[in-house]
Amino acid sequence: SALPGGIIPALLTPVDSRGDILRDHLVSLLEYTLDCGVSGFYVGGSTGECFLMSVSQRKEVLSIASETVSGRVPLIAHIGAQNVDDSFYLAEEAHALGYSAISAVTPYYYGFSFQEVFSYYQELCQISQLPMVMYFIPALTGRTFTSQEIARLAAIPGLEGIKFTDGDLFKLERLRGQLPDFVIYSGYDELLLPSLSLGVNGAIGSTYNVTAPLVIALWESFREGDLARAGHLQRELNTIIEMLVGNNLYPTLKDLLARRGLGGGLCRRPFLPLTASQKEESARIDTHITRV
Ligand code: HMN
Repeated sequence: SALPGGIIPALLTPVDSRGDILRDHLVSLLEYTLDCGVSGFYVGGSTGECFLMSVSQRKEVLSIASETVSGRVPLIAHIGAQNVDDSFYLAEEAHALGYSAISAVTPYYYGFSFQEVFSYYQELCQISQLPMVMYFIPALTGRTFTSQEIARLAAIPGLEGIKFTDGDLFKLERLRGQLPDFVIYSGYDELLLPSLSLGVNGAIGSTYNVTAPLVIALWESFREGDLARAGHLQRELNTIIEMLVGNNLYPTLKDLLARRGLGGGLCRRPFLPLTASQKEESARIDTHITRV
């Protein structure tokens, strides 16, 4: 498959207090994580706040990322949207901008039937020339699928992978066993090591924007068979993730970028800026990360 493996940050989108994209900060984040050695970027996903943005802003983010990265690593464009026409439009843009793949969250909110979800991916895959990574995140979409249903979706020509953001590792294992050529990305950063042991091809996550060196070290330790070191790193990362998730995740990740001189910016409403005490906690998280 043309889909990238390895550690892939789910790219944050720095915005100003009006919610406009801060191009320079986005470029700094891309350059910084590239220097850390990441294997690609997942652009415009949940972490990128795509569901809070206009289509033209989403296109702007896709284009800033492709211009900046300029072929150094593969890019995956998340193009999922409530309005299918927006998805088709963004899929075309992603292709024109040189993306390696597209990804779409499973249709949500209306409680669609399996057949409706199947038709959605089938049509997107027919129209787009790029491989599709379905984005499975039942905790946020409110819609889960069995491993048998996912396997039926995986049979759609062009649907080559899944971003598996679920704690059900039995389901992950069943999928891996059934579909040896399907590309599976771990979606919960907390569960990277167990997911690696079950044979995922890569990992896409929000916290990798600020922990890339540590998580790449975990990945390499696993590949070298040093499970003690990999386990130690997962534990350290999970302490950081626990602190991040307890402190309003996305605004805190951006605050950490700002502390590193990378800008970072704010999040779009209804996300609120960090309070004074959340800023203090963010400073503690920053110190913690640098000590690991
Ligand atoms: C994306 O779509 O932007 C991300 O890939 C989402 C990613 O799976 C993250 N999930 C959410 O933020 C809901 C995780 O990285 C998550 O933030 C992390 O595991 C901490 O819980």
